[in-house]
Amino acid sequence: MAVVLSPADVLAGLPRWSAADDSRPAIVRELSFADFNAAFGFMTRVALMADKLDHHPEWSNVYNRVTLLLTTHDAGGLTDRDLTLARFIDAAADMTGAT
Ligand code: H2B
Repeated sequence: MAVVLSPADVLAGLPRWSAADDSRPAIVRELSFADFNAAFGFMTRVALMADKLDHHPEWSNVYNRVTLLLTTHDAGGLTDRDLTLARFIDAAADMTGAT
């Protein structure tokens, strides 16, 4: 079972994420890429990892921008699974030249 973490503890380890404006404990990150191709390449990498981890983001894409929200539905809050996926997202974003 996933370990439930406080939003403060999760955010302390993720300087590029912030608390979501949401009824659930959740974190968000907004990213911009050079163009749609770069944004969708990033989303493809994240999608493959999310399925491997069986942990999926709530996200949206508008041309070169991607917004991601992470929370653990099963636990009703944030867990170590969100931390793991957020770290992968940060690395994939860096690799794809996101700002
Ligand atoms: N993703 C997220 N973000 N939270 C979950 O609780 C979750 C998930 N649960 N992906 C998984 C899938 C679950 O619904 C399946 C049945 O394993």
